[in-house]
Amino acid sequence: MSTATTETIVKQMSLNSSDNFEPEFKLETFDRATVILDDALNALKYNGGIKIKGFLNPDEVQKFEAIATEVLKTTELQNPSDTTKRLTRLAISIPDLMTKILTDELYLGINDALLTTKHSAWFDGEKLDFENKPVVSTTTAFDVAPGTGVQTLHRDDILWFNKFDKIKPEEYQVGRDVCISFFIAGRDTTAANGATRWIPGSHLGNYLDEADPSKAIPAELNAGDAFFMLSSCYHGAGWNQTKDQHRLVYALFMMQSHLRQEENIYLSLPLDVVKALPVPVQERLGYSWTSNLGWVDYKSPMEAILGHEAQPHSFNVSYNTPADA
Ligand SMILES: O=C(O)CCC(=O)C(=O)O
Ligand SMILES: [Fe+2]
Repeated sequence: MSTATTETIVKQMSLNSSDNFEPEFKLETFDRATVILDDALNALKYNGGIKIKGFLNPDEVQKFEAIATEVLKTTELQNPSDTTKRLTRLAISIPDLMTKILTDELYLGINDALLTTKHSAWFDGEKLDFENKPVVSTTTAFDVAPGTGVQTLHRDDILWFNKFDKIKPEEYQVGRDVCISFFIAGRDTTAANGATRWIPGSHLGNYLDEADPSKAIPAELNAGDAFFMLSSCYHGAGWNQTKDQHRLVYALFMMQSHLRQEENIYLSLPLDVVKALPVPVQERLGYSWTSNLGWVDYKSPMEAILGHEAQPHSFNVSYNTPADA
């Protein structure tokens, strides 16, 4: 066989293998006690999500469930027609849970590896390197009542107008994702009680690709297990078809931290000063929400803090009937 022919065959083989290769995606599971950070990161970058068994130990599961159940008793629904109760401000309601997550080596390792932003610049004759670690985007617990329908499949990172092209798994680069969604099951979550429906591999599509619900799988978790998901993945709550199971989930998301207001206006300005300002000025200072960013208890601060009329959501990831899935 001549060299030229051999080269041609090799080229054809590599063309065939890369062009016809249809990657298969799945929910890979790791154990919190034995997981190796790099293995978890590789699986997360490839599939868009991973399950961590035993993120909380049984004592923690019991303790946090008791606290959440108690607080949820007096938590109001956002709308009277809602069947999901959302508990914001975990730092107040379940502080030990928040601290547990935010000091967990695996949690921080994954978020730091994928969401740290870096920059270099010349300053006074010297090249400086900057590195910003991610910060918390939101902390919530939610309780989804029996009978609640499916939630529209959505990408959490639409909040930041994240735009990305279709790529192959091996082309994934840090910086593509601006946020990581993270859920812990407070009680067992099953397909029957509405476990999050998730499309593995959907983080690799173009941001304008529509979700294909037939590709969604339930991210089933036992109480205490966790689910990390790149926020560019399509997902949404499943249908709680049970008669008596309230699905309890804790969520703590982290995001890139470099695009924030330079001055911390919300801490530096007393509320009476802000209240005395004209509405357009309050809005420009950041007291209105933009594409649902900046909420207080899922409302615009203009409404929740400054007492103005309700402002509509940019989009409402509402719970639909199962037929709408
Ligand atoms: O309920 C769930 O499992 C997912 C909730 C969710 O994706 C959301 O509210 O953005
Ligand atoms: Fe979501």
